[in-house]
Amino acid sequence: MDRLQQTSLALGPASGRFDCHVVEPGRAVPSLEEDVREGLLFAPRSLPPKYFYDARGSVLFDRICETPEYYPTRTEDALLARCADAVIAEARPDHVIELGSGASRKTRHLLDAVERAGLRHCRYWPFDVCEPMLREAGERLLARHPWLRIDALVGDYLAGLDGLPRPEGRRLFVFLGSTIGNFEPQQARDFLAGLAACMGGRDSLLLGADRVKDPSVLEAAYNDAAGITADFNLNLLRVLNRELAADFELGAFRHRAVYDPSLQRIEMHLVSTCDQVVKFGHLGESLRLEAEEPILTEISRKFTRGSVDQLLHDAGLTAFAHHEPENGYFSLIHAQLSRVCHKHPL
Ligand code: AVJ
Repeated sequence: MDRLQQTSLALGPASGRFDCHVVEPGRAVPSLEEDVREGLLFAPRSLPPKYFYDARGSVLFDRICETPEYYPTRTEDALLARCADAVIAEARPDHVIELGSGASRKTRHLLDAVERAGLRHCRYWPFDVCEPMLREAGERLLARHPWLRIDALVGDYLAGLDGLPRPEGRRLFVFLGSTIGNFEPQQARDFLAGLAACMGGRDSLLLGADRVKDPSVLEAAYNDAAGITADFNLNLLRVLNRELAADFELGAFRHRAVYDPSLQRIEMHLVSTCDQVVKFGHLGESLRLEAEEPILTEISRKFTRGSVDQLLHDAGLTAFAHHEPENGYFSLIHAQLSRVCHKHPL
């Protein structure tokens, strides 16, 4: 706690039950400018997916989740509603710490289960980059749970977890949405190993992971008929135009999302539809693209029970419960440190 710097107290009706802390980065993360210089100016071109989520991109992502094709969010939500009591019985948490909590929509199932289990001393620690979002989501949860205390954490979990608080008691870490699938294998392993390094013997991790399935189902999920995923992908160019004074013409690119069965991942690209030159006003650089040249904007890895167990294992974690729907579309994996794994009690 001493490494956290307290920013301000909420003044709403929930005053006194909501605190906000800044988590200092453990290491420097590249800026957008650096990512563009490293990833975009030379082929093969790519950008990290985190830049999708400006205000407009976050709204578009919410709308993706409403499309009939994009099953992961609603599948995970329904699964969590079903298994939350089991997870809470397994973890018996004093603290729920969620990385990338966003609007904390799915987490409400866990907090409902905490309430049903009578663990009303349990605190919720949502961790996200966006402070207004944390406050808004916090107010909603506090209204739903009059016993709840929230310690919101503002920061970038990609900058390392060294700055995370280590409150006394059993901690349930939560990383949902299959965001782990957006990392390359090495990055995913390092990230989970970093999380494992924050965990003690009685702590556990609940990880959401999307599963390998019929490629037509996967490709439809990233090519919705209403074109919202395409807008979401193209919005990245708007971010570059705004942040780096670039002059991307959105009409000169098209969205492409294809499943690669050998790598078990969706690859999302922006494809240049013509030979073109794009200028970056703030960088003094230009980007020459040929017709059909792709920019990789996101990978979304899909897992089998075996591959996600292996990933956890490589990070020093062992799955002790694996929750999935009947169709096996999604997994919620409950894991603990391998070196203390006695298949709970934690
Ligand atoms: C929820 C961030 C994991 O990879 O499925 C949705 C993002 N990209 N449609 C995913 C996303 C295109 C998403 N994550």
